[in-house]
Amino acid sequence: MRKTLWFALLLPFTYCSEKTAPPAPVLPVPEARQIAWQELEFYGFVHFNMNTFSDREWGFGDEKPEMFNPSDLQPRQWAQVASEAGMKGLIITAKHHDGFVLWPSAYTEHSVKNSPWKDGKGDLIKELAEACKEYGLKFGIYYSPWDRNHPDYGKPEYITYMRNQLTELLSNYGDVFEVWFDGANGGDGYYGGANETRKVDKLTYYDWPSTYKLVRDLQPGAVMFSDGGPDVRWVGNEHGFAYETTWSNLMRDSVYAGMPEYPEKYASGQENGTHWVPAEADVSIRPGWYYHKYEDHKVRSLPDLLEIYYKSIGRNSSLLINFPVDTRGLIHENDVEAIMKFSEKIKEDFADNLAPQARATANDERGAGYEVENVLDGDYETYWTTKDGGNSGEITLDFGDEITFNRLLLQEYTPLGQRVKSFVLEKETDGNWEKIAEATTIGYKRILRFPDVKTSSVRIRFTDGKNIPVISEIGIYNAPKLLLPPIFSRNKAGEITLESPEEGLEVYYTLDGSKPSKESKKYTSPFQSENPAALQAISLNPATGKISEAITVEVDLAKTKWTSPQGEKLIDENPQTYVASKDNSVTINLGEEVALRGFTYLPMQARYPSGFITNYVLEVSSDGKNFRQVASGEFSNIVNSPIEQIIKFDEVKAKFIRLKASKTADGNKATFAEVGVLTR
Ligand code: FUL
Ligand code: CA
Repeated sequence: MRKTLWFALLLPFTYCSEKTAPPAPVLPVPEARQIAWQELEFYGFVHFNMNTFSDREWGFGDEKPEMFNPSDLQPRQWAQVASEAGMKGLIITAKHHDGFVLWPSAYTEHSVKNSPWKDGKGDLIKELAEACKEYGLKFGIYYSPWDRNHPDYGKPEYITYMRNQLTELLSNYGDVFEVWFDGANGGDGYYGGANETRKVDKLTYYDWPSTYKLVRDLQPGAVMFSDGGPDVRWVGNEHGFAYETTWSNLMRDSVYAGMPEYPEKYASGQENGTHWVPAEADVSIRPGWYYHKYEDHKVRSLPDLLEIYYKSIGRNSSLLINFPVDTRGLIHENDVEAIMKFSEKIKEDFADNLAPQARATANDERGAGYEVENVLDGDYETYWTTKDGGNSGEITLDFGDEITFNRLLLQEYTPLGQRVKSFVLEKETDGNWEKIAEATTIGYKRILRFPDVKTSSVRIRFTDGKNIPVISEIGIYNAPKLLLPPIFSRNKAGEITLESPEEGLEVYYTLDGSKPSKESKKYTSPFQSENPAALQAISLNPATGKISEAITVEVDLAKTKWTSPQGEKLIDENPQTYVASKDNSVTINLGEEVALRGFTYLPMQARYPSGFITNYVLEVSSDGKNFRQVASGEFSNIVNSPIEQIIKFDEVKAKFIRLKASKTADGNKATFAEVGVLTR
């Protein structure tokens, strides 16, 4: 019985061609929809919904539909920007945690149909689907299972509601390439007026198997995203970084959306994972996912975005960059500028593949159809592989003349499974092979960066794998250098240092909000800024006259005179040190009375932090004894995005401030990496 089956499998190859039989797949392997998805590599997120108008990250669910009132909503602008930036699709927040929906759903009144936008006649999902079509982009849906508006949330009725809405979204707007299920669930909410905390069992409540089936029936080509897939998994952080070792394989049955230990235990995938569930790295182009005017100057810098690219697409992950569309309904000018610079630089880095100029040889070749030249033909479908039996192999690229390069790009042929566990890149110098770089996994795409290498011969040794290596493409590039901006730091005495990123560069800065140039003040040594100011600084290469991007930093009151009974570490201007407070509050003596217009809270920045404040109260005092409250609220999404929190309020005079945590994310004692004030 076994024998006949084996023979039948071989038949097509013996009859049809002289081609050697391909290697047996190493399981798990991707489904067709996942193969189509992985080729997209880069696509965009749009966070635009009620939060845009309530200026929040997480709405409570009690917002009024009237608040949704964009002045110049243009989904075509989003699509145009995305397509010009090289993105292959857009995913829209059809419903976020606050429950407001961007289409005229028949199942809720909490919808654009009751908003002033287009007199309630608008359908943003339809408009965006059409705009995507016009610009050749794929179209995707983000749908939050958590719904802080819906009265039935937590009961079985809500699951029916969710499925009814998914049916609308997946039936009425054409092809959808990805359905994004968010794992977040914070517990409390408006819940139809009950204003209470509702905890659900995230593993069982949503009855995922039935919902997945519904999506499959309505959109067979769509991949579904959540922490644990089923088709695409969360990368486990919101910085946009995959891992040095990133497997597309996942122990899928051990994972469910929103599980607490997911980021540490599962996010990088597992060599022996049972299912093909590749990673998607999601990151916002600003600190927040939603638009906040106060972040207009916090759009990610070019170096930041490049870091993200190399640590996501360069590490076997797709990249989903978010645009927090503004209250007009447009991607903000600053965000457009940033994404275009990024996409130009990536084009520049990969403009010229040097590898095809080389003569390629391999230590082993499987036979006809699997020649080593296949890794240089620019065709993902053709690949080089070896004879069965081993788990290693070597390719040498002989360039004849000396070349200079600083990037290596490798692709495995993933329809036959992810295999390589380690590889080494070497160069030849006087007959000796010298190591340039080494790494672990490859997957769909792996890119290594290293300082300029000069050589005429390069060798890549696939040193270990789950089976024989199967390599589709090799790329060798010489990416032009990037002129980096200076590095800002400040000490407790208020002294500002602007460190040059590389030797030989000069630094210029302004303190009056103007763009710095060669004519601005030249930085020579640490200095004091007497008044709060917006500092901007650039690096200049005197040899070429070229200048870097500018960095912008809000420089507020120096903390020189500040003291705190809880210790120095929360006011030492060092983001790495912190204070854990016994009673969840810290008091700061500012040394003199100042006119305050807000405060900042930087959560603990450690790899495994604890005690993030999610709900705060701020009090002020002039004598250190009698305090009065000036602000209270929620630091939304602080767990996934532990950045400096900025809270503004109407001017008050104070000599003392007290920041209290009324709640921390993990229930542990509140921690404070840094507390600051705003006076501007
Ligand atoms: C998170 C959400 O809580 C954020 O608001 C945002 O939508 C992000 C993409 O996913 O889990
Ligand atoms: Ca190829």
